[in-house]
Amino acid sequence: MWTLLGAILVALSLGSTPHRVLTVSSYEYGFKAPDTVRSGVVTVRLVNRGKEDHQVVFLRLDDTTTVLRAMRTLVEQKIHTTGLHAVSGVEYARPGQTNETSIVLLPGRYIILCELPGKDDKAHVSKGMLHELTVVSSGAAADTVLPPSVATVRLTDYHIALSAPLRPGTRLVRVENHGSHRHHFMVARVLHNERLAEIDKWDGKSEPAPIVNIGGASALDPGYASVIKLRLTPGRYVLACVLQDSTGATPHFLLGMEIETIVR
Ligand SMILES: [Cu+2]
Repeated sequence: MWTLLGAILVALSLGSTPHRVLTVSSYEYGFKAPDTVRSGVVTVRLVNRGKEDHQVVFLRLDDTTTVLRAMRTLVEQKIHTTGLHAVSGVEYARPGQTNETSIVLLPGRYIILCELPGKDDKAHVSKGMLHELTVVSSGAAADTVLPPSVATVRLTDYHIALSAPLRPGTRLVRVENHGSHRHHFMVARVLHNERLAEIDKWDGKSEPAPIVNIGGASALDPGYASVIKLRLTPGRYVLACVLQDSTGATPHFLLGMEIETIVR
């Protein structure tokens, strides 16, 4: 009996073992990251050593595309890319900041990239901010269970639902895409008393900014999930997806993918 209990306790403690960390450093304009990683759950740690904001999106290539063709499409910033599956990543890190997202990496070829816009409005990927990564199979040892979270964000076309209120502190939040389009999840703190309607009118660059991004999950295709680590202080937050389905299309936050939440 006690042996069985002991075995269960060992199993439980193994289950809570922190996941492998995959450290990615960003700078202008590139990534310092490993070329190879083993499959399973990894916690992607984006360390922003640059002077601008950066992100890291993980895209898995299927058999219909080559690394060269995928890279060419990405550098040209085409929204509709075939053969590439967005599996999330770290949405945002300010200069000097480190942010984390846990994702499941299946074996295969990947490209990691930053799609944030530079001062000239061109995405950083067009300046060379992409890196090829090979995920090799861990075999039966591959862990595919994401770490436990205090709340789940359900993304659909075009809605965001939060399963539980967010409290101050360092919190793990699960993000799931249940829609049929690619979405991401942006978390921004409202700096003053601006209402959502006023924030929606902001062009994203003029000063003073009404919000400050604090993190989130980078793009996920339908069916994917990730767990983000958020450092929350009390206040008002905007949770949104600003992706669009095609060039010139209405961004998702204007279609309903924007909610306000109070952390207290
Ligand atoms: Cu969206």
